Amino acid sequence: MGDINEIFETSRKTLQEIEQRLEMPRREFLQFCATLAVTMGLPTGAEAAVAKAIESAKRPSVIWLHFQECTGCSESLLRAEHPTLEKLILDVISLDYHETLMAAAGHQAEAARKSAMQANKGKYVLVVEGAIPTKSNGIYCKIGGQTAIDMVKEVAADAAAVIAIGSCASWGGMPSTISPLSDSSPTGSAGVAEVLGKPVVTIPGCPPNPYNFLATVVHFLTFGKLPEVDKLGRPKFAYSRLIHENCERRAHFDAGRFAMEFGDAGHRQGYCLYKLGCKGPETYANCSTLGFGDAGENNWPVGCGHPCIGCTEKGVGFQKPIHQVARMLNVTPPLQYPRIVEEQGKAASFASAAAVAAVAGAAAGAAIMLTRNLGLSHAAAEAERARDAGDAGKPTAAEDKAQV
Ligand code: FSX
Ligand code: SF4
Ligand code: F3S
Repeated sequence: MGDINEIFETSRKTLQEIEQRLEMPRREFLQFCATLAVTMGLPTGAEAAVAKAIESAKRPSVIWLHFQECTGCSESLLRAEHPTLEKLILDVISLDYHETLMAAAGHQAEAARKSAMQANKGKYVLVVEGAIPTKSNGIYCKIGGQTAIDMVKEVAADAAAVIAIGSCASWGGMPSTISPLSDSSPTGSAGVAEVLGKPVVTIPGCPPNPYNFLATVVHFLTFGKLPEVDKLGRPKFAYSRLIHENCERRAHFDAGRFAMEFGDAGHRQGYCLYKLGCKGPETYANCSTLGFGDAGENNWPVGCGHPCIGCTEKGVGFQKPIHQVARMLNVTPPLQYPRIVEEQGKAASFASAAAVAAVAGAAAGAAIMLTRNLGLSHAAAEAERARDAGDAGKPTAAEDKAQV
């Protein structure tokens, strides 16, 4: 990996140097640090500590292994549009082995890995991208004659920290998909923690949001430890809220306005995608608040009009049918409801029902609301179809039914 480091390696003692090398104005760099601090859920003012860590901390050596995957994790990290994120990541870590990026090949590449492991014994960070096939003693993925199982165990043995990037490395992801005719995936794909038999930090997503990875590494630099994680190893700063809680379409969900099929009037108007199989209600991640690719607002699956498939959630993404409706993990209603079936102009009874649920504060009340919302949308959809087909001014039988 010497070549990559030669390209990006310079002294980076001061902000001016960072400014010059990243071609990023100082103000922008500090704004970027503030974004990372916010991503990590740190209080106001923490951006200074983050900037200091990036500016002055010794770059940890990173050994990045690739197994069963599409390389989307690396691509999303390196192709991000935000000012030189790829340069920044290479400024924050010393990427000593990465099969996709390194110029070396064959024996040279293996030698680079061994020497990085030796030189930074006990101090390097191991990042794993891709699942690990476990069937038939792991013969379905070999690098330099070594199975993925043996390699990950060898490199993890002297690592200071292990990070599984992407859903494949976290728990098998796409390669672990099970066909209805079988009880396991073709190659027995598993995540890193399962193969190592110990917990690791996971940054799931297919691909994961690069900021969640970068923020995890910067947390390590700033505080000298990895961030607090949930039971699946996911940093809590990024994966502690359901997507559904902060979704821009949530008001439509609460109001019972659902897209019923792709391209229908509801879909075109940005209604909730729950009935098309959106897994936001059972998926923990910050996609709805962070977005992807720095390409402006709404740049995330639901924002683009596709239901979330739950790629950050073990047992959901790549395991549940894409259009199967989600399990509701949290049915607590928000404090306020938008008007229901707005175009029909009758919201009073629903608002009073919401008030009852709020006073009761009980899941039972919320569940009633949920059921009513879902039932209502069918009636509303029927009304919409009837209206589209016929007399726009006259309330239809379906509309009457929709007035709860
Ligand atoms: Fe691909 Fe990564 Fe998906 Fe997997 O991301 S984007 S298949 S999570 O390991 O390269
Ligand atoms: Fe958003 Fe999906 Fe929840 Fe609807 S179901 S509000 S589209 S996360
Ligand atoms: Fe994945 Fe759903 Fe986010 S599909 S990228 S968890 S919106």
